[in-house]
Amino acid sequence: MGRLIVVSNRVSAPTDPAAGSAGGLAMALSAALRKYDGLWFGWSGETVDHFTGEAKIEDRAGVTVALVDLESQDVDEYYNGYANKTLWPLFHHRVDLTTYERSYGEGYERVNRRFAEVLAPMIEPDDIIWVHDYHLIPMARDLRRLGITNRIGFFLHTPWPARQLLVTLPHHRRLVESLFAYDLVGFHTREWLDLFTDYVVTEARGDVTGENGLECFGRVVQTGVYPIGIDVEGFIAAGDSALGRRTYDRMMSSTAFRSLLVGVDRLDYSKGLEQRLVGYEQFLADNPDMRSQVLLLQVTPISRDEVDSYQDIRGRLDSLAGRINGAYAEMDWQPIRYLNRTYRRDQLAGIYRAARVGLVTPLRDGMNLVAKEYVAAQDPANPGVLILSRFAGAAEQMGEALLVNPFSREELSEAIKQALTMPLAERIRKWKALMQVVRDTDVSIWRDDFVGALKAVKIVGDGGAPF
Ligand code: GDG
Repeated sequence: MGRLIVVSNRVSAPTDPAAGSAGGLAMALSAALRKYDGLWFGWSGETVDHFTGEAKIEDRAGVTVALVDLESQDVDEYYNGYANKTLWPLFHHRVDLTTYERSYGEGYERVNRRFAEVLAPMIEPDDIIWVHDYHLIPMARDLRRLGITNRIGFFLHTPWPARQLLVTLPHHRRLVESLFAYDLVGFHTREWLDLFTDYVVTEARGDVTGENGLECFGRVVQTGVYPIGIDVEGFIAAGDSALGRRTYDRMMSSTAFRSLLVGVDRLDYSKGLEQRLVGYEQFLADNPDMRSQVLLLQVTPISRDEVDSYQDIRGRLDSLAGRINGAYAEMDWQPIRYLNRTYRRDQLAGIYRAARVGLVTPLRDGMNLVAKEYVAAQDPANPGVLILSRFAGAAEQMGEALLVNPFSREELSEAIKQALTMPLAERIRKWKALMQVVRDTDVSIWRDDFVGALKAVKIVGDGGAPF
């Protein structure tokens, strides 16, 4: 039985799992690999003057990691460039923020090739390889060119974009073709898979084959829907820890009987933060009698700060939060606590539990783990209400949340009021249904389903034409 080799852009296994880190992929993968005989391969986060072509092996809280250093030109073109200025905005339907720069595409290809060249000699015959996310779409093609015939799977953590937008990307066909070097390609939701299929069938003139297959570019790839989740027991334990409980008590006493609304998001334009604040402002305007009974805690760690569009939204959020507080605060109350910092995972669990309402309102999101964490942290006897964007992948499963259109401030305002006035019996009924979904999509199930399907893929012939 070979190893599971996980590959992602950054290897961000936290040295202390209870502390966690701000990023869905990092949390999911470290939870998925713990207690698994595996290897996690990717960028160390460090830069060097000259690429060494070697990986450093380390142990991080029981997970073996292989770390590659990149040159600063790689980081500019591949990571800050093609990944974060081209694919991320495009995949989140922000063509207005997408940069189409040839050098970025070249850097992207180069780093994928470099990753493949360093990893290939480390692969043993029975290993299976699981590549993650939009940074590394071409990597299997490069591994195949180096003669690797092992099973290789790919999972996309973001949405797949609509065909009409994807075709704005120069070389979009080449990018999609490289996905056909995998044996299995997985998405969070049926909707993202359907959009991928639509591109393959309509734009690339491919065919649907068998139950879950697509045939195109002279190859066949299996596809599937694998909704990611959280480490449910681990998260519940974090909330029950001494620090989790202390944080809960601290939040309860600092809110002084007001109802707490909570948002926890990386500072990213996909998360709908401006629209959320405007919706909350609308709620304050619509409900003067409820004003001083509520409080919004928005935890927003800075993210990708080297990218202009992230600096822009940061500035806009600072001024929006300041404006709303300036307009509505009173001497002993202010409507928003806006924090650009991270908390430990156990503290987050305590914060969620103290919140009567969880606000998860991205404009577009692959899944969204905060929605699941919020539910898992609730007190079963007195649970809070989840307000969830219909454009988060999580909405495909979590239909018992209050689903909203995050672009509409009126809808947000109404949903906040509905959540705050929801009777206990209804809150309990909804929470039970949502908690069942959270349990049914535990991160270990996601991992086992994907890895099981990858092992089960029937390899037809010699895998088709060489790349
Ligand atoms: C990508 C996709 C998909 C946030 N602030 C703090 C903190 N966090 C943690 C949260 C959560 C994670 O970061 C964020 O995960 P999300 O899923 O909400 O979002 P992305 O980072 O955009 O993740 C997303 C995910 O990948 C997995 O596939 O769901 O759609 O975009 O775990 O709790 N953690 C700590 N302190 C913070 O201040 N410790």
